[in-house]
Amino acid sequence: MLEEIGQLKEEALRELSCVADLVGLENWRISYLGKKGALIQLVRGVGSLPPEQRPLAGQAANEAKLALESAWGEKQRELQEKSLAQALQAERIDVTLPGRQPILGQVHPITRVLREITDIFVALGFRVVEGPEVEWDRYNFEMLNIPADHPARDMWDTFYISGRVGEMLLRTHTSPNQVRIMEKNQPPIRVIVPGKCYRYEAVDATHEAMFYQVEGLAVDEGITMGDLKGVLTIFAKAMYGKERKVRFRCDYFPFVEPGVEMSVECYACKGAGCRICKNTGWLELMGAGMVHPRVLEGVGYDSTRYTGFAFGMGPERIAMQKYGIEDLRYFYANDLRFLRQFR
Ligand code: FA5
Repeated sequence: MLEEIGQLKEEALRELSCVADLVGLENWRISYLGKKGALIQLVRGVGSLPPEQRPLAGQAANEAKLALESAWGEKQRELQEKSLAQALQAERIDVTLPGRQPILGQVHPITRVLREITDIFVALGFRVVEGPEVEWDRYNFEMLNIPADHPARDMWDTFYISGRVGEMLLRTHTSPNQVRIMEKNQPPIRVIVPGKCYRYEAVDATHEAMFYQVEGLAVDEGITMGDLKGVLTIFAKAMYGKERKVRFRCDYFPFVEPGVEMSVECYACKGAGCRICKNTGWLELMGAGMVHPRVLEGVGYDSTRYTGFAFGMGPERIAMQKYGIEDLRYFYANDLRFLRQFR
């Protein structure tokens, strides 16, 4: 028995010295020190020896078990250290390598122009509000003095949601918010409404099917055309520089009377006339006018007491003029080579 124990111990230690990883070590433990392991089987056999041999054999078996356990513990520590060292080596970071350039996002040029426009009007005391892009015919047309049979409907090629006039549509301009705001508020009113608009357009260098507008509305007692001209001139000079000239000319929109279009001196030729301004020296900025008494009456305002002005501008066209972009479609083509120029 003593010999058997000695042999087993030797064999176990020999095998242990060849174990190279933690999985192998666990297998070794199970086969020698586990419940059904070889050494435990030998220890159990001690009970069947003659009584006088038992103490010696028991002591030898115990010593062998302690020796194997201690060798196992030692090996476990050694292998754990080895595997940690290997992991550290594999995950080592070379801090001397040059860093990778992070790709930074940037504000889209149209967002930037929208922010510039709102900042200018907020400084003049206007509040910024928003309205729905899917709109009722009533707000987009009817309440703006454009009934179903009005020829001016041709000015706005419309995407109808239900396919039938008189129901829902994608707003063709931000002007429906004039009505929405006046319905809910009493004068004095000074708001701007930035947002997306949609038109069933033949897309070209100055027309997209989806584009932005910024609507403006001011209503109070005693507001005149002089206020309209003053506010919009301050805006144009803040946007393009003090030296740039502006002009107002008559225009027609059913919801204003009188109606105007406002233009700014061409950025490219400074008014001399060039290809960009089609030799006129001027670039159209927006439509505007004094709110039509019928629109005021429609929301329950007394048009003999209150007057107001409204305007609607296209930030894409403003961005084109500001940055000298010849085709509006670039803004929404998602070509990073184009967009990165606005960093
Ligand atoms: C209007 O939409 C009126 N609601 C503006 C208005 C408001 C007049 C308040 C009076 C009082 P118009 O269709 O001209 O008007 O559009 C206004 C601006 O939106 C244009 O000057 C242009 O800058 C921009 N715009 C119009 N259609 C497009 C389009 N398809 N793509 C890009 N920009 C457009």
